[in-house]
Amino acid sequence: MKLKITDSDALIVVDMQKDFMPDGVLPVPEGDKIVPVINEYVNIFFKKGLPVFFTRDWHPENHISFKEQGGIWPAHCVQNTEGAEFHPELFIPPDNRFVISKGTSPDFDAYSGFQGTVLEALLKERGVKRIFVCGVATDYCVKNTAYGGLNLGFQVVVLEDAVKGVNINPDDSEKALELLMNNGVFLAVKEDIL
Ligand code: VGL
Ligand code: ZN
Repeated sequence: MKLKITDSDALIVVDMQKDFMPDGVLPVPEGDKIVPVINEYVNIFFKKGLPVFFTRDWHPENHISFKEQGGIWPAHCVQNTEGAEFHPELFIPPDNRFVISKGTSPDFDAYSGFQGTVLEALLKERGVKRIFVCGVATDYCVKNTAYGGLNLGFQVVVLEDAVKGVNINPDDSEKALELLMNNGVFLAVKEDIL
């Protein structure tokens, strides 16, 4: 499906952090493979002067989602640690870029970039009507960010060639994309973008 980028579009790059890369503590298989594709999308939006949002998991060291606190994940993306840094090859443009930290308080987790953040306000302030979502993990934070966007009234496009999932069950990512599509999310790849 061909899509023309307009002035009311924004790009959201989800959680492209070292801890989620293949040699990180909570690896998304092939999570690093999408970096060049994401960079192409970032470049398209950057060149058009459109906003690009980079969400990051940004947990305190006693975060509720960590196993030591009874959660399900190994400690990951702890604030100000190397694992929480963005992938070194991720293109983070000098302008029109916003870093959105989520999961920042000990007692709340946030799989959606909208949860407990100013992302919605920043998008609406700029007249954004449609969001393009890429990054990791398809079956967690990408899914929830896309779904969250829908519920807030945005049109949502997931960039299928620029997402990767954890797949604790082998078809988790596939199911996540299906659920999103059934709820009105569009899928697109690089060739669709005009
Ligand atoms: C994520 C698991 C735990 C994600 C964040 O970014 O998809 N997954 N925290
Ligand atoms: Zn997390």
